[in-house]
Amino acid sequence: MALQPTILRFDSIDSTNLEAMRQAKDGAPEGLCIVARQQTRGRGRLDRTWESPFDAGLYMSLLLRPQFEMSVWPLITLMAALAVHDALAKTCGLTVDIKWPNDLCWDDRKLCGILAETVETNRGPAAIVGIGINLKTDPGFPMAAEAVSIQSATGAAPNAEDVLNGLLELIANHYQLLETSSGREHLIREWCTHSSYAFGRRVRVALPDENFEGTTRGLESDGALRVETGKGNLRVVRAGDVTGVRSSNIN
Ligand code: BT5
Repeated sequence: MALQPTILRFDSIDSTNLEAMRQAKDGAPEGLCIVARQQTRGRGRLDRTWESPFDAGLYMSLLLRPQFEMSVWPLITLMAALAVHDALAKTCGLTVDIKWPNDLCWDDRKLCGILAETVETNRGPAAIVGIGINLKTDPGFPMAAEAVSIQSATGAAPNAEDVLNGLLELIANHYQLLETSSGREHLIREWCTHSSYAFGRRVRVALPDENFEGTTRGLESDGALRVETGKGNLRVVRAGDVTGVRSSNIN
């Protein structure tokens, strides 16, 4: 059955991901979507902070209870990134670049970050998909040179409800793709079409204990990034930070 989101709204909360986790542990069903106008402890990966000023961004977390095998779960982040890409094209006429694994960028600056986490609950393991999208350029927001909002990119502040509704519709659609191998292949192909990082991009990869450079060579079937570090020497990156080291693609 298609995902049926139920939205629960907060004016201010520590983190929509933390709230979704609490609710998941209390037995909340798949489709619960926590939305807040502000986060006081917005979270990125590895305990980083996600800046979340009041009404400047869309801050949401969706609770999923996937029925497919755990080996497919890493594709949830890619599925969400593609849904954001498609939602911004549809609702704002904005084309963004998907950056492996969890960012969406415009003009090489970060417009959206995704934090997918798993949590054990008494109804089995659940996935929380947290999405932060910069809607407006808030004067109080320390918008670093690396960040950008939809307003800066298009010249118009978007309607947050339109973006949210468009996004939930596309997530419901793309989530179903994860159930079959042909759907997953389609998802990865679409992801690659909309990411300048998929093929032939010179990147620097930062792992916890090592950094290296190479050229991207597409994705594995579980969404891991293939990086060629020398002739015929391929490394498969499942977690880490990837930065483009040149703006143009090479082959
Ligand atoms: C992410 O982590 O990009 C995941 C961000 C997920 C945020 C959503 S908001 C709703 C839900 N509830 C949460 O608590 N989180 C999720 P990462 O790849 O680790 O990137 C974090 C880095 O992005 C920070 O260290 C900053 O450099 C940068 N950053 C922080 N806030 C930003 C913003 N608003 N716009 C652009 N970049 C930002």
